[in-house]
Formats: sequence, structure tokens, C-alpha cells
Amino acid sequence: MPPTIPDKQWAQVIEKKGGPPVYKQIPVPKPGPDEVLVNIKYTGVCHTDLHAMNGDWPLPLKMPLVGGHEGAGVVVAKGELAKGIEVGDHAGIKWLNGSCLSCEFCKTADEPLCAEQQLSGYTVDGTFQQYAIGKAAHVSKLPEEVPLDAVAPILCAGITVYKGLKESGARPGQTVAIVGAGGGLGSLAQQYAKAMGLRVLAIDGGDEKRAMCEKLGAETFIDFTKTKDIVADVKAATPGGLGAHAVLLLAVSEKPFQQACDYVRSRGSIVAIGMPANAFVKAPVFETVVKMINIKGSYVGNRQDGVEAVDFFARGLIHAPFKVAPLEDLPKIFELMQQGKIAGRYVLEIPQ
Ligand code: 8ID
Ligand code: ZN
Repeated sequence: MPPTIPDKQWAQVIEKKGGPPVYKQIPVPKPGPDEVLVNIKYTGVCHTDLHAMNGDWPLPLKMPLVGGHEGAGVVVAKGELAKGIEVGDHAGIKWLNGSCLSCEFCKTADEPLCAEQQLSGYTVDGTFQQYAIGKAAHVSKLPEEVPLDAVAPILCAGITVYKGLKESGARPGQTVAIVGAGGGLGSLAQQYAKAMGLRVLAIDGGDEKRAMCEKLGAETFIDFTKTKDIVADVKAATPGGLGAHAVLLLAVSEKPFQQACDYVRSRGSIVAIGMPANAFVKAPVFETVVKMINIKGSYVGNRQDGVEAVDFFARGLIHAPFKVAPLEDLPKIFELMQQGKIAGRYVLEIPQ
């Protein structure tokens, strides 16, 4: 018996720039030939969803918009060309909802760079609804034994930090400074870093985030709201006082993007991942040259990064704290996020 799919569903809909999201009933979408329809059970709330609502980025978005791109659920329908995934499979919908699969970037496993990419909860409706659509080639097939609430944040935050750590080139035993360590991406970054054999230096603010980071395995926590000299503190916490081998910039503020160069070690890498509105990465040319610093960006991950990030989780290596709230509470969660008051991730439970 195929699952019964209703005509209407509950969703959080952004109707104008700046929001707030409106909780209302909208039609259930129908999957196209190369798409699947996923009955979403849980979805994470990423800071990107807040950037989208606030129109922070120079990238046009769909309006009205159903946000969300960390959706975990069950496939309930599929188009006739949808391959590799079946009705009944557990599946995740990610930020990269679809790409052309035939351009040079797609062919060389850089799908996030495809000019025709479709983005969940940004250019197409996302996962803050009961039924969401994804291109079959891009949805993540999830192992059945993996809990759908805990795995939801892996679908953006997990994949992104895992990819960012790989892009940093840091090797086992080296120290990675995670800036914004107390947030959704940061909490997962600490766990992936540890699982990859890296040593973690966490930077964020407040006692709740300090306690969480220490529990997640950070060897050092530096409170950016309290320190008098963050550069000296980072250096003092790294072997030989040389600075961090890699810096993962996950914060939603510009300052660390201009500071990292002062505390990264010579030959080290700075990886920009957080995307504060209207911000610039700035580094003195002299230090960049004579310290041979590698400054780069990292943007989500390709399909195989997704498989690997989920696999780390499925093998029990990744435990990051998350709080569960009903879909209806999204506006409250956005407020807490805006104020920087969320340690870890919020996961929304979708009514069934
Ligand atoms: O592919 C990508 N590059 C990608 C993927 C997913 C998300 C990028 N992002 C971006 C988001 O759009 C957002 O800009 O990464 C950023 C972080 O997302 P998040 O982890 O979902 O946000 P959060 O949970 O609000 O955490 C941000 C943390 O930064 C801290 C805050 O205290 C919070 O814990 N922070 C801030 I704001 N300023 C800081 C500072 N100066 C800081 N931590 C250290 N130093
Ligand atoms: Zn995200």
C-alpha cells in the first residue's frame, strides 16, 4: 500500500523580507520526474535560514518561501526518473537541493559550484513543512537505524564542517581553532575534528557554551567576550606558542574574519565558512606572504562528502547536543538565534 499523501499540510512560510515566518496550511507539492517527495519528521534550524529571512546575502531568493535545509524523513513518492532511492527509504534534504549534473563543476564533484544549483529553503521551498521535494540525485539516503532527530543537523552543519576540516588540510595531532564553536556548526565541528584526530581550541562566548565545548572535547575554550587579547590567548594555547594549524571561521560576525591571520601559525590555513552580512575577510599582505598563510572559503559539500559525514555519524563518532521544539516555535528560535543564545542546534519536530 503506497502511503496516503494529503492535499494540504502545515508549513512555516516567510511572506516578506524580514519575516516573521507564518504558520499556515499550504498545498502539498508534487514531485517532478527526477524528484522525490519526503515526509519530513525533523529539521534542524541553521543560521542560514535566518540570513535568508533577513535577506542578508547578495543572492536572490524565492518569495513566499518555506525555509529549512536540514530535513530528515521518509520518501513517500517519487518521479519515474528518480533513481537510487525508493518509497519507504529514510532520506535527508540538504542545502543543495539540485544541480545540473552536467557542467564542469558537477562532473568534477564540485556540485555546490554549479551555476544552475537549486537551494533548499532559499531558491526552492525547504524543510519547514510536512512534505518537501528534493532531486533524487541529491537527497541523502539515510541508514534506517540512524535516529532522524539527531541526524538532521548533520545534513547541513555536519557536512559543512566536515568538508571545511578536510579543506583546511590539518592533519591528525594538529590544532584547529574553531571560531563560533558554541553554535550549531561549531558544536559539530568539534566532534568531527576530534573524530579526525585533530586537537580542538574552541572560541565563543558565555558559560553555557564554555561548558558545552569542554564536554565536546575542546582542550581549550577562549571566551571572546571576556579575553583582553585573543591573539595572545590562542598562541599561548598552542604547542610552542606558534598559533593554530588551521582556523575554521564559523562565527556570524566580521571581527574574527579580520583577526584570524594574527593567530594562525605560519603555513597554516584559514577557512571561511560563516557568512555574516556585508562582511569582508581582511589580512595584511605582508604577514600573508611571509607566513605563507592559506586563506580560503568552503561551501557545504558534494554528494560524497554527504555520504561520509553521515557515515561518521552512523558509526557513533558524532554526538552534539540539540534541543527539540515543535515546528510552530520557529519564530521563537529565530529570536534566540539572533541574540546568540543557542548552544548547539535546535531541531524542529514536524507534526505528522
Ligand atoms: O557552506 C557554508 N559555508 C555554510 C553552511 C552552513 C552555514 C555556512 N553557514 C553559515 C551560516 O549561514 C552562518 O553564517 O555559518 C554561520 C554559522 O551558522 P550556525 O552555526 O548555524 O550559527 P549559530 O548557531 O548562530 O552559531 C554562531 C556562533 O558564532 C558565535 C556565536 O556566539 C554563536 O555561537 N560568535 C559570534 I555571532 N561572534 C563570535 C566571535 N567574535 C562568535 N564566536 C567567536 N568569536
Ligand atoms: Zn545550513
